[in-house]
Amino acid sequence: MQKVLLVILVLLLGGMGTTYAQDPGIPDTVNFGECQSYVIAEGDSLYGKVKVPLRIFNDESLGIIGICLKWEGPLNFDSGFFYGSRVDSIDASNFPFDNDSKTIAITAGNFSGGAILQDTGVFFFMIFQVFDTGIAKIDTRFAVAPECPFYIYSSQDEQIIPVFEAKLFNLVKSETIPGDLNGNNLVNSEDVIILINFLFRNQYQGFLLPAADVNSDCRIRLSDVIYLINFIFKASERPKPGCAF
Ligand SMILES: [Ca+2]
Ligand SMILES: [Ca+2]
Ligand SMILES: [Ca+2]
Repeated sequence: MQKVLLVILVLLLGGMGTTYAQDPGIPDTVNFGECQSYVIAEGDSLYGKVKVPLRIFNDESLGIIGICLKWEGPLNFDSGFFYGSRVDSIDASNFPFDNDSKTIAITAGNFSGGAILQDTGVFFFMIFQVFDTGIAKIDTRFAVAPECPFYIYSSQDEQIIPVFEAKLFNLVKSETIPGDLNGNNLVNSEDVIILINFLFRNQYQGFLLPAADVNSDCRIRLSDVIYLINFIFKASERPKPGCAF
């Protein structure tokens, strides 16, 4: 926990009145991959989840990454996880968020004498709860809150502002109800068999993947089979819109 606090402190101090270094080599870049969503209607309300991949390109090794983001649209941050080969070279990380101001600060660093290795691709996955359809946007928070970091440190402790590309994406209602894997608008034992075949017999019958993540933990596992069986035969909690895209 102390290390995490240190990361934030270093980032906040670093953000005040510092001049930025020239980015060596190719410009380092922060942008987003395809945002996949699953939104369903229930009565008058809409709800679901969207998975937003944050991508980073860095052609030199880094000491610290600090990325403050702000989003617009019908989203509440739900959960997040660091991803990819750079994770192994991080020894302190955190992602405090605030759903009132719609902001998140993703911070990661190496403080043990090593560095975050050069790489490209997804660095962090954000999962948001969706409560309506329409347009959503993720942008840097830098312009509205200068104290919030948006920069990286090279492993020589030089502060660099990466190139940033904001992301607009569309949240569309799905007609597939959670747990209905054969698309007949019913959730019953036929769907359980399709899920078992997928998990244990390597047979994928083309269903919408997040519809099979009925407990909405972003993975399709035995716990989803159990959840589905309990719903069908014991009338327990109904399937939720999942996030296993
Ligand atoms: Ca560079
Ligand atoms: Ca069905
Ligand atoms: Ca699941």
